[in-house]
Amino acid sequence: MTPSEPPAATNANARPVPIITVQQHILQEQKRCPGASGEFSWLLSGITLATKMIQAKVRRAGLTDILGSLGDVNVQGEVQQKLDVYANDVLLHCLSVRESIGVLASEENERPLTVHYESPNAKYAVVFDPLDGSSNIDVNVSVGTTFAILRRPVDVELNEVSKWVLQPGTQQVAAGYVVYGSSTILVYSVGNGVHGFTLDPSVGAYVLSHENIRMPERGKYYSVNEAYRDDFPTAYNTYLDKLRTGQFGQAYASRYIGSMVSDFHRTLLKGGIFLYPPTKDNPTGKLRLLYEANPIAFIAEQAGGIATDGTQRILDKSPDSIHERTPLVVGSPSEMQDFQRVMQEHAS
Ligand code: P6P
Repeated sequence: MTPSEPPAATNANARPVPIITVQQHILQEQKRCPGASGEFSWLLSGITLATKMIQAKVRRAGLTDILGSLGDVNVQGEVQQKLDVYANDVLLHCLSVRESIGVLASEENERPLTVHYESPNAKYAVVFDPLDGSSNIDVNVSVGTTFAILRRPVDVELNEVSKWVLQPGTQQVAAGYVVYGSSTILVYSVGNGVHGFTLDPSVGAYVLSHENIRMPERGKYYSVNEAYRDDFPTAYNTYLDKLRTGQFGQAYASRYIGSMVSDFHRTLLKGGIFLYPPTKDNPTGKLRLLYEANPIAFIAEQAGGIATDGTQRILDKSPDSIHERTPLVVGSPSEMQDFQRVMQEHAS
């Protein structure tokens, strides 16, 4: 088009794409739950606010004196990065002012924290990993926050704090994660599909960018830390050998970031399979059931995927302790069915 020509007429009938924030979306979802008051959306807004504050720190980690480890060791025996501590404090602060929350359980705290658990309005528990993958911070690799929301079981006394959170993943009323990556994206589900919101830093709002995410039936990536192959149970290695040699009908590429939220987010959008098998150092798996595997499994199933611990559905597992670990195998139906077939062949 030469400069003198007028710009092409726009299509006056083009419908503007609506800008839907996560708050608006939560309110719409809330209307689907009869009798639900605004308390649920108010609770979720505590998570969205906290993650905006966390991402602001993550984005500047290299500029402020927040890099590097604080030196303390957390309840997991892992050296605490300063951002871990900040992320945990921010989530505890933003959530503890929500009257509807009775109990909070964090990867960073040995025991659950009671907030308004004496209050008759307190009916939810929130479990979370404030900053998963934090060992990657110093090398500018994506990290994430994972969370799940549970209702207080009806037969549990207010002061039976652990019982508020020691529930199978099927009892989650909502779950999700935030990836602090090339952009900051919040992915959540209240049991009505999976939706992704990208943070628009210019306005500080999470805006709907991935409505009703469906995990592809099949992908082309597999994701596992192959350095531990000698420790994996034989069936896992049989599966990986078959997958790598095209015995499931196609070639695969390997992708492993070492940050579960990022490795899963790619699997959710592109399909494929992510595995953290049992190893010699972690015979019951490395990932935490309550606040890592369960939220991921909830999202995976809501998007049409499958998530197991190698033998049983993740969401059916009844946790015995808050920081309980589990193996995790999660991905597209096609890869998961191939995996389960190999596991069954080895079991028989
Ligand atoms: P490995 C990060 O520390 C984490 O908890 C998960 O985010 C990640 O998937 C896993 O550990 C990586 O563990 O043993 O492969 O370094």
